[in-house]
Amino acid sequence: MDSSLISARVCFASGSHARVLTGGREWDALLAGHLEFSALTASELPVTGDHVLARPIDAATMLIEQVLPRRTALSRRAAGTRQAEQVLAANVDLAFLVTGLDGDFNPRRLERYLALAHEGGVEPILVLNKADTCLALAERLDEARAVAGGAPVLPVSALSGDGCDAVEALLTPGTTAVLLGSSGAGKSTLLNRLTGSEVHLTGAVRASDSRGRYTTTHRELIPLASGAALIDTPGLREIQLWVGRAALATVFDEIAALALECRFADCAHVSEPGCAVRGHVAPERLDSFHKLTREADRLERPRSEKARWRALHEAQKQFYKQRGR
Ligand SMILES: Nc1nc2c(ncn2[C@@H]2O[C@H](COP(=O)(O)OP(=O)(O)OP(=O)(O)O)[C@@H](O)[C@H]2O)c(=O)[nH]1
Ligand SMILES: [Mg+2]
Ligand SMILES: [Zn+2]
Repeated sequence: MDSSLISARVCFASGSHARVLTGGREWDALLAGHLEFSALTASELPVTGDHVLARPIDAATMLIEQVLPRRTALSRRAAGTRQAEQVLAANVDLAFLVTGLDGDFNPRRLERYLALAHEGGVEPILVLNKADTCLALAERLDEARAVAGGAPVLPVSALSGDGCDAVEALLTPGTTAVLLGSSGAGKSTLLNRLTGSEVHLTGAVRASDSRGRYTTTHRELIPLASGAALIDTPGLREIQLWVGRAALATVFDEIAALALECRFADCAHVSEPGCAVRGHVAPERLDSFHKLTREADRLERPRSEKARWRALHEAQKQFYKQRGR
């Protein structure tokens, strides 16, 4: 390896500008031209949480030469009609799916966030925030547990600090966690609570519908004193899925289990006789399963890197075989 290359972690990325952490300090960073030219899609460019190899070009600036393979990645389908992946954060261990226990609470949206986490290989934790304002906490907890698929459900108040020790306990040294959720759910408030500072801006929600004002504007990785790292993100306006059926089977694990008892192996749980799912799962839950399955099936996701190489290799073998004849 080129000895002038240093490994660093991306704490912010936007277009061809980024910031990276290495050697206990933060650097401005630029992308090497060859990175931008050779990237087949935007998803290959550095994102918050990426480990990269970079070269110092002056006392304050690094040039990012290489993005190291991602251990995990949280992606959604990018906005717009074109089918493309948008990587939200990389090399994340835990996803804190933050929901306000006000008008924000929505089990159907939680299912989407859970699918996104499972697809990315990231362990989801449901964080039900604003417990201080909620008069039906036990009910909300039950509703959340019903869709959690076994993921922990933690009621907290980022404002008062109640319950936050359970979140903090998960932030062991070396762990990277991301805060995901609607604008106004209280992600930055929770971050401030966990860092014991008020450095990250928070903004009031609209009283009529509990919606936030998109106070946080970019994804940023913040190193914590514990040796963990936490990524704050702007509230997602929409979570268009970039997932396959396997992630959905994890989210809807009780449906996957019941389906083993359906009379037909390819039962779609719509109107088939002998269906073990229909009638045994809440109708809105089954509707949601169908909806997300259709959404996943509509995606034309590029094959994985491995599959791409295998295909190339196969094509090459065929080429030599034909030429040899
Ligand atoms: N009552 C109550 N209010 C809270 C709690 N946590 C956050 N809030 C309030 O909710 C509002 C939104 O909080 P933020 O932390 O800015 O929300 P956010 O998720 O970071 O929002 P974006 O940055 O827009 O995505 C602020 O007015 C917070 O004071 C809580 O536990 N209880
Ligand atoms: Mg915020
Ligand atoms: Zn069935």
